[in-house]
Amino acid sequence: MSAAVITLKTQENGSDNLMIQRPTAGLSLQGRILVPGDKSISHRALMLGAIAEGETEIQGLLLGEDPRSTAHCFRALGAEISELNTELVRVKGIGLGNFQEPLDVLNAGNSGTTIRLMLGLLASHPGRFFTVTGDDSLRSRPMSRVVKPLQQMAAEIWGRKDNNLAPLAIQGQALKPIHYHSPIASAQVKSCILLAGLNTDGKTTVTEPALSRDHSERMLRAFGAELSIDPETNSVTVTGNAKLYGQKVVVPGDISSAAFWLVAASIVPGSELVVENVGVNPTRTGILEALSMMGADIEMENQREVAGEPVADLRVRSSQLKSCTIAGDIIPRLIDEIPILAVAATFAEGTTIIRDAAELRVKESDRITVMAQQLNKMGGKITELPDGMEITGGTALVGAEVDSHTDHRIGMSLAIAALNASGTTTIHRAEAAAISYPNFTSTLTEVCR
Ligand code: SPQ
Repeated sequence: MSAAVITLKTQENGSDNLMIQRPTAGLSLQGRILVPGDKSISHRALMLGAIAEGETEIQGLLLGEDPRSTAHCFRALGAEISELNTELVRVKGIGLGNFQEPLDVLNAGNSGTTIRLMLGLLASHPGRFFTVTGDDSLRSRPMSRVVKPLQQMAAEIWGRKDNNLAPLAIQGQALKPIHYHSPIASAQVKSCILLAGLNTDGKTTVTEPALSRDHSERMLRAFGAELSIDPETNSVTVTGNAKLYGQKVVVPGDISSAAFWLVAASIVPGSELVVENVGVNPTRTGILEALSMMGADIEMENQREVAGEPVADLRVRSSQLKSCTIAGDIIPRLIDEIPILAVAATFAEGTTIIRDAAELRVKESDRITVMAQQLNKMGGKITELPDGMEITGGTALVGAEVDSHTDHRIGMSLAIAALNASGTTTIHRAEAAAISYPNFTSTLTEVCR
């Protein structure tokens, strides 16, 4: 057996090139690994801890750049948050409605979750003024999806392009409750409105066209908010003037990070990996269903519930994948895994179709265009569709110079594709992985045997 040669080189401009050279024969992926804490749950634990009364203890927090942005913003709003580490993070909450007015702009970095969820909280703080911004990517992502419903609640928010783009300025107001019918299945939209409803008189309801991840609902309940859920209509109602109390939160491993290994071990012959302690909340397990449709060999072991979230160990063995169609209500349940699913489809027999995923165009990059362009540079056969991709599988990939476009999920997906490409692949701007998976390269090196 021989391992791939994996080298990370920092360039003069500070960005990283990740070089992956596959051996001509004998590479396989083996071992038992842990993935970092769930990003969505990490953000919510920090935010709810900050607006609760008393102390919140968080175990297993993701130490990625995105939760760091959340911690930075909520410290500026008055919460005391200890130094971030995976063992234990303590958040001393300030109680709902008690944000201090920050002296500077709140910077959400690269994180859509930070800016959109925080907007709901800021808009519902009467008498205080806030400004929020982010990096180049975040400043080009649409904010009207949360600004418009917040304005229906009487929020005052201003920004470029008809209040759609950050930087945004927010004059906090006493809001009024609404029933919002969201045109998109988005946990960020749903969570923003629910968080705004917490500090608003009356009941605020969000109905979405398909169920998006429900971590906010689970955690709001655990912190003491009054919530009613109608699964028939995908509606959630929060009762205003809530009181939240600090809790102990245990963050499971992120299934979106586990997805890289599930695909890697599936496509590299002779591989067997166990990814331990992965969150398997049903609103996130679309990736397991899609890979199972493609014939992947994945077993869920040791299923259990930890602090209100289902958790399991995932054992994956290599197998010949086949094509499938991924569309409809499953899309919000695997939206962040579509870049790595495109890699899986490249090595599957037949043509895979992904539809109803136009949301991918407004993520950290346009994930449809970027994924098609970069995988096609390696010899992939991906055709863009307005709302997805058509991927012709069974093509042999060849190492090439590719670029993450500063999108963490694109960079890591290309690294997994490189494991099955002949020769050497160089991934430019590979440091983007630190947004959600700071030790991605070391785990990659560890599992390649
Ligand atoms: O936070 P951000 O930058 O939007 O991160 C992404 C990601 O790939 O990590 C999306 F680009 O995840 C979103 C996800 O796509 C995280 C999220 C959440 O925690 O609520 C919800 C999803 O977004 P949306 O727009 O569908 O609500």
